[in-house]
Amino acid sequence: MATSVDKTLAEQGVQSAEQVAAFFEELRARFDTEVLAIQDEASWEAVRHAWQGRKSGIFVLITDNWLKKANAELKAVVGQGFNALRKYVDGRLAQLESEVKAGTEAWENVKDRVDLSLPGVVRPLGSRHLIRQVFQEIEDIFFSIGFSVVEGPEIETPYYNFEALNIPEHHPVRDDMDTFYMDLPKGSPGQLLLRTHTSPMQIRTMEKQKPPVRVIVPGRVYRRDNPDATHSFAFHQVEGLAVDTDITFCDFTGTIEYFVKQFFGANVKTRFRPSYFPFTEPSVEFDVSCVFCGGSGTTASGTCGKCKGAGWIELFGAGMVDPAVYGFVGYDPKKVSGFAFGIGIDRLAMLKYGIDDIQAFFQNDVRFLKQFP
Ligand code: FA5
Repeated sequence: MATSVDKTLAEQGVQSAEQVAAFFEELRARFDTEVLAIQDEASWEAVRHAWQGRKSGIFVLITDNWLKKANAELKAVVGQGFNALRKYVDGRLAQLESEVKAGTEAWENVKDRVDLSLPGVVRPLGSRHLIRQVFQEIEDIFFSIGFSVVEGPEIETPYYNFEALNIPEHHPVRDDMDTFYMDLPKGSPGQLLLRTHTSPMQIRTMEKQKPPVRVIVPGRVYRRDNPDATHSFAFHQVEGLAVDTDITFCDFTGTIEYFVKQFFGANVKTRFRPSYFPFTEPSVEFDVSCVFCGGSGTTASGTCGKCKGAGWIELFGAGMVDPAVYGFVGYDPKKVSGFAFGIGIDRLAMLKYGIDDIQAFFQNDVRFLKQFP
């Protein structure tokens, strides 16, 4: 409860010299805060009046309510505290008075010499980062087919990042997803880590919501990967999750193909390859025909350097949600089915916009950023 000068100290439960000192300390802090708002003579006068005003200024109220009504043992301490506070406030107000007055005079002198007809300073206008623009493009495509957007925490528990996604403690997949752990005080109940993918939001969403679920989750993720042209320790993903009573593998492939054709254009070819994720079954890796060589594997100067002659570029991992995951969120795997995918946005943007080094996204070089207004 805040110190009040409208009540006596006894009414506020003050019984010791320490409490009296703490009360004066709080008033002093309050004065220091009010002083920050002083900019001119009018605001100085408002603070002066609040503290030194003759009728109901804080000093008058302290005299009437604290000092005069203090019990015999505390009277001397209250008197000392009051004197010290008054000395401090009077001194600061006097000092500020001269500063404010000098400032006002200085302004009066300068005002007449400012040339108001000079052109103003033009501040360059920024634009959205390419990664943000790609997030927006992806969101627009999925909005158009009934998905909504949810976001989740970048600091996660191992439970959401791993265990509830069917990745128990010693599962080898954890090696590919090593991450940064928080340095928590000894005795903390559990660990916290920087999420390695947006997939924990599959769990958080299903915990909150009954089927049907159709969401995408844009966000930043982290891994203990060494930086190179295609790896960064912080990068971006968009997770997708659709769960309902009758979702089939055909819905899954149809949705993914629709997205890819909207994003890269109708001519791009797509293919699925078998893959493995502990939280999808079956799992696939999704490839697109190389957008640099048109899928031929060669360019005018020889083998295509982007797809290394394969004609295909790996885009992202996906699959039908593993029934084991439903067990963690209270869904009945006999009644529901669904699919999930996790798209690496930085690499997707590199492909679409012909960027050959992922590090360019994080260097804040205006010459790079300006190319994507
Ligand atoms: C995953 O992260 C899974 N959560 C994806 C998923 C979601 C599968 C839902 C099934 C269902 P993976 O580890 O393959 O999967 O990463 C997904 C994408 O993130 C990769 O295809 C790649 O584009 C991108 N990626 C991974 N590591 C890095 C990195 N260090 N720097 C930049 N991009 C990365």
